[in-house]
Amino acid sequence: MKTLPHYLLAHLEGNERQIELNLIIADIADAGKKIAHEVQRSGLLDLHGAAGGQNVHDDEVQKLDEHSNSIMKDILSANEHIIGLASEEEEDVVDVSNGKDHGYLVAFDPLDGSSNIDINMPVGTIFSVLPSAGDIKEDFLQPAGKQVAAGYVLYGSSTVMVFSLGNGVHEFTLDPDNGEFVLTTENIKMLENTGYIAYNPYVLPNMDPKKAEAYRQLCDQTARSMRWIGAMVADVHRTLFKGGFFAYPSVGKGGNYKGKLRMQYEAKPLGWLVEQAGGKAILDDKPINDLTSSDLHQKVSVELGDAGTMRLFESFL
Ligand code: AHM
Ligand code: MG
Repeated sequence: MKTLPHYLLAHLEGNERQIELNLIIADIADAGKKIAHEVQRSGLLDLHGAAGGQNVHDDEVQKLDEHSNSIMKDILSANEHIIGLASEEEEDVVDVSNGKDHGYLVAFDPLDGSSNIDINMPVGTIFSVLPSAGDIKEDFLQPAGKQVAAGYVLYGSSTVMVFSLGNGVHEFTLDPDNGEFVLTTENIKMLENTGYIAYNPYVLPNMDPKKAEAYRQLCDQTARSMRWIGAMVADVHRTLFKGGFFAYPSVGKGGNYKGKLRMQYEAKPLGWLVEQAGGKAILDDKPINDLTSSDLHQKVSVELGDAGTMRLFESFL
């Protein structure tokens, strides 16, 4: 049995960022444990329901979104290697540099899948870690390939932390008996041409017709089952372990199609993880590493999956 601290020590040996990444991942794991505790008790602690307000994306903020955001901010802002934070729930970057001119940035969605909170369904915390030479706002916009770590903590039937430090994707499961994350899957490799198809078919009439047709063909030709949890973090977790296809396309009316998922907090970290596990991610119709970010709260379309299923999907475009 390997616990997270022991695994990190060995896994990061010789890595030039060993100390920093160790401490950042340890802090995110700690925040994940605290959020897991709150999620499990949310019905008892009156943490269900809306907080009464909207975030910068015009989403209705839930009490547990706010709570999770505070936990992430409190823990990460005390880490001396982190100089900037960006959250789906914050309008602007949070400068925690205390005068330091370089260090690390962490972008996060504190609780993805808000609509699942009140119904005891999976939700998760997504994170992306980038190096920064001091221009905090600009450095958050670096391409996906510049991430030095990314992953998520998923609060499902058990709490798992899945991440990559650029060298394989690994899963740790929280042991409720001793509060330790324990290595449960090392080097996740996505299965090919299997698994589920995941998108919301009700958006097909409001998509670019050619793209919608590719979605339909993928269903027809693979004849696989569909699954849709409604929290990207949970849908991507299933896709990592079972293979398949997950998409949230650009939708709209009259040719004005727009993505919904957030580049910095959802698409960039989760797309990168999928590619690290041998899959493929397309954001706004471009391979993930070809897309540059325009702003902190940019929204993009997402199509990702195992390499075989993605090849088939792209052959229909
Ligand atoms: P959130 O970050 O506010 O929870 O919203 C993002 C979520 C994704 O996780 C999920 O894939 C999508 O919204 C589902 O959206 P919809 O409910 O519109 O189908
Ligand atoms: Mg989200």
